[in-house]
Amino acid sequence: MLLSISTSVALLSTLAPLALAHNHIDEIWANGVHYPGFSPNNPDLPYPSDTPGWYTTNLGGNPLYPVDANQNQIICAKGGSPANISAPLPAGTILRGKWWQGSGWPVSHHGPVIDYIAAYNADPTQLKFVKIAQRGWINNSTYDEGYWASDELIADDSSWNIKIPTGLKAGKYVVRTEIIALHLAHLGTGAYSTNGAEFYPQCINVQVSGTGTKTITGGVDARTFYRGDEPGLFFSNLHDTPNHADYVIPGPAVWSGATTRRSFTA
Ligand SMILES: *[C@@H]1O[C@H](CO)[C@@H](O)[C@H](O)[C@H]1NC(C)=O
Ligand SMILES: *[C@@H]1O[C@H](CO)[C@@H](O)[C@H](O)[C@H]1NC(C)=O
Ligand SMILES: *[C@@H]1O[C@H](CO)[C@@H](O)[C@H](O)[C@H]1NC(C)=O
Ligand SMILES: [Cu+2]
Repeated sequence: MLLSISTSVALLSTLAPLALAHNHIDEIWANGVHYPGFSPNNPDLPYPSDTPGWYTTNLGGNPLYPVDANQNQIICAKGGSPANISAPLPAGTILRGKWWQGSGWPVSHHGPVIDYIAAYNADPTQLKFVKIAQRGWINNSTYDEGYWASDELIADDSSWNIKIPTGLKAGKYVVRTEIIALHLAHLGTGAYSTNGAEFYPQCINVQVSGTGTKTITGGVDARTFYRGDEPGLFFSNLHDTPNHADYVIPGPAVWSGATTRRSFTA
């Protein structure tokens, strides 16, 4: 569509700060051992690379929308392909990811942070995930929209700690961690709409060790997590009040085998 120059400039100046602020998991720590993340912004980076972060073609760390919720890209981001190494760590320890792209997670992008895990499969459409942690609205401090999991992430060096369930059976797994930004959720128009909540998934390979016996049961395809019309995504009053105690985190229930040190709800 042709736009007048003044309209284009106005659109650019509105969109550019948000677009530039988007980021990806740039650094990973597995039980304290550091790895680089996969950088979608470096076109020279070979695939596969020596990072446990999955490869993605999502240049610029752009968001997915409800329209993507039943598409392959919701699983492990656009063009998601498996990492060629897995970060070793014992069950019950912490996998940590830092969201970065010149700067940290944008404060405007308030919303929940949700973690999933699946037994490894090189084909993302075969991954059956269980939810191992979720955190949404926290309290009514600091911002007009209140204080959210994304704000807690920003306060922790734009990073998020994911506890690998205690007693999880040794083996190779894919962790899927995700931030959902709600600042434009009021623009959603229902299930699978092209506007609305923004999804930022990232997959990371881990090699879990230990003598645990817990196997993943009841996992589901990430393409069934969300629709876009559930209350935690189709959300009209984020900017109206800092009080969102009734916020319902979207997606499946937390797995009975999860042992997170974060509270499951706010
Ligand atoms: C991962 O891929 C890179 C090439 O991009 C290669 O140099 C490296 O040896 C591979 N690592 C493993 C463990 O296969
Ligand atoms: C809100 O939550 C944050 C993060 O947990 C905490 O640091 C802060 O003290 C809380 N503020 C209030 C007013 O409860
Ligand atoms: C925040 O919540 C407390 C109760 O927990 C309430 O007293 C206070 O008025 C609220 N602040 C705002 C700005 O809504
Ligand atoms: Cu955004």
